[in-house]
Amino acid sequence: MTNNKYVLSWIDEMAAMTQPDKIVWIDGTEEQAEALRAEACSTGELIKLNEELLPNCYLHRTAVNDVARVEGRTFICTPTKEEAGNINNWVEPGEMYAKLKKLYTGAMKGKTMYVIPYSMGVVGSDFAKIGIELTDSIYVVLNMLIMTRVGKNVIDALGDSPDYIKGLHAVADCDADNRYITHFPQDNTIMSVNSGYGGNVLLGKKCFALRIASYLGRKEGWMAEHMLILGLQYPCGEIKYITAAFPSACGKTNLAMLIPPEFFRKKGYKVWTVGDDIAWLRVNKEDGKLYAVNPENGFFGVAPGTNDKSNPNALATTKRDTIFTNVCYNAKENTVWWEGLDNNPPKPEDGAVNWKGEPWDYRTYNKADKINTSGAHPNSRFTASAKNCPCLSSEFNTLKGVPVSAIIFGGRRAKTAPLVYQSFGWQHGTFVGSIMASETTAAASGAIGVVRRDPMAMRPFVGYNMGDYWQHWLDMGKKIPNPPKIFHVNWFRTDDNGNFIWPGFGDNMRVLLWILDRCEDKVDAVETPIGYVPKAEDINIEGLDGIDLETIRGLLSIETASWKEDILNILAFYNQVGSHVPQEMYEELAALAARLG
Ligand code: OXD
Ligand code: MN
Repeated sequence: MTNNKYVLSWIDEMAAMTQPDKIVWIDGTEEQAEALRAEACSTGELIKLNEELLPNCYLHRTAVNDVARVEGRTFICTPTKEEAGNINNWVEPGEMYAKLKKLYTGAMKGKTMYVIPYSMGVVGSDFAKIGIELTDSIYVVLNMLIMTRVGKNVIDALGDSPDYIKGLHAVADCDADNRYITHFPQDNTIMSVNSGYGGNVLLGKKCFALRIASYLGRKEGWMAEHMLILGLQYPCGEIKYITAAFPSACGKTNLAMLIPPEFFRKKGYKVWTVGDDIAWLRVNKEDGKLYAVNPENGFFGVAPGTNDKSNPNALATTKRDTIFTNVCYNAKENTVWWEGLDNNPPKPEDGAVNWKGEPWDYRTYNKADKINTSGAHPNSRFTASAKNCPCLSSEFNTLKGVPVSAIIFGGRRAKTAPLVYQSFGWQHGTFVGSIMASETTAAASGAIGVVRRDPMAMRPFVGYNMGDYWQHWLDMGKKIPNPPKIFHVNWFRTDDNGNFIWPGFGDNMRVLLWILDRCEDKVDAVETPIGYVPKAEDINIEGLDGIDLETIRGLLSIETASWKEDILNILAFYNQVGSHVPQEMYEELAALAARLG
């Protein structure tokens, strides 16, 4: 497929170490993909689902000990620990290479090594970056074919250049104690071993498009962020773009695919999805704005909770050409199911099989022990092609990106953060991103749980020192002549009984409209110690049952006492991040404390 000497000698070296029986190049053709699907079905790696109900859809189960990303076993291997920082796990590259060599040696014996040339971003775009993943898993190949752009045109675009990201993946023994997800930013290299779970092995996603790309972005003057991208279309046809970062379990995919409330739909409002997980951002020289692309080509979404109310667009996207992982199986219908899909789980007499591959009785389900009693694993996934998404933006394949009007940070806070507030500017907005957090609630006791700081939702995904990453945000701010405005939202405020006050889902559009009005200077706001907050009457609640102006006032109130408490927690977190935290962040924190009094 190529004469590129850098690529060929690297593949030779990796093959000499892993010792596969044969090497097969993936060319991106449907014929080859179909042959691989058939092979995977013949070995039981995949189950082909009901062709009438779920055309071209498959089920896969990973090992029971291998169902999620493993942050504890994810490493940034920079020459010094200081470059990786205190938030990342670090091992010196020489030591890690030596350790990995032992694990990879002979790991592909009796197997095929697949060579996947892929592009993150549209080939030919200034944003695009090329990777090559070597893997011994057909499941990985088929997922990469959905999640990235794969094919001969990628290798042609690379030509004889050494400028690509090397990725080596071997399932090996799937030994959890020897599982390593490792990144060598200075060597453009990712090595993953002893896992077969998506987030650890689809190397284009978190490993490349966030960890390695964040490192490259700092070096090259752009940004790789854990953000969805959506376009909000007004009745006049104009579309404004927003990117948003949320920690997991905050409804990111739902927001990316939002369906406007009926009141707005009837008027002609629409939301278009550009991306649900990752944004690459660059300054456009012509208009001085920040532009975004989604480097991915599909969605690797959490299945449980996805239904025709929470996210009808995501559900529709999964109806064809989808690989389901660790969901529940209905053998009678040859279909899949997950908790929260509907109230009709497969019954034992339907041949219900849980995510572990065991017969399953839905009556044993216990919310407090989902892992052992649910049909689908709580982190079960669909890998679905973006092209099947009913609300896919016409700009999805844009070469130049979409102009970003607003950046939103969000978290899950019971009390502290109001429904929405706007930062005072880029530097303060960077501070707002740096203090992002979510609370876990101990549901049984109703007690407020621990606050986990998750700056810019990037805590597990920054490929270098978190303090330097914040500095990069500050530096970027100085390079964007017309920067987006930065906001914070919280859909998860609760009342005294622990119930959510804001309805969320499609109604979140009401908040997006205020945000975009602020970007256009169409509405004023109240200046508070934490930022600009809407006047209650500026959040449009027409057609919204059960929410009146008084409720909105409550949602927008600033709880000074909990903010003061938060300041101590932030300070402790900054101290943990360590000596690279920019002085500006401490100044913002001090200024916030002073404004709170
Ligand atoms: C994801 C994640 O899978 O953020 O997108 O964990
Ligand atoms: Mn994510």
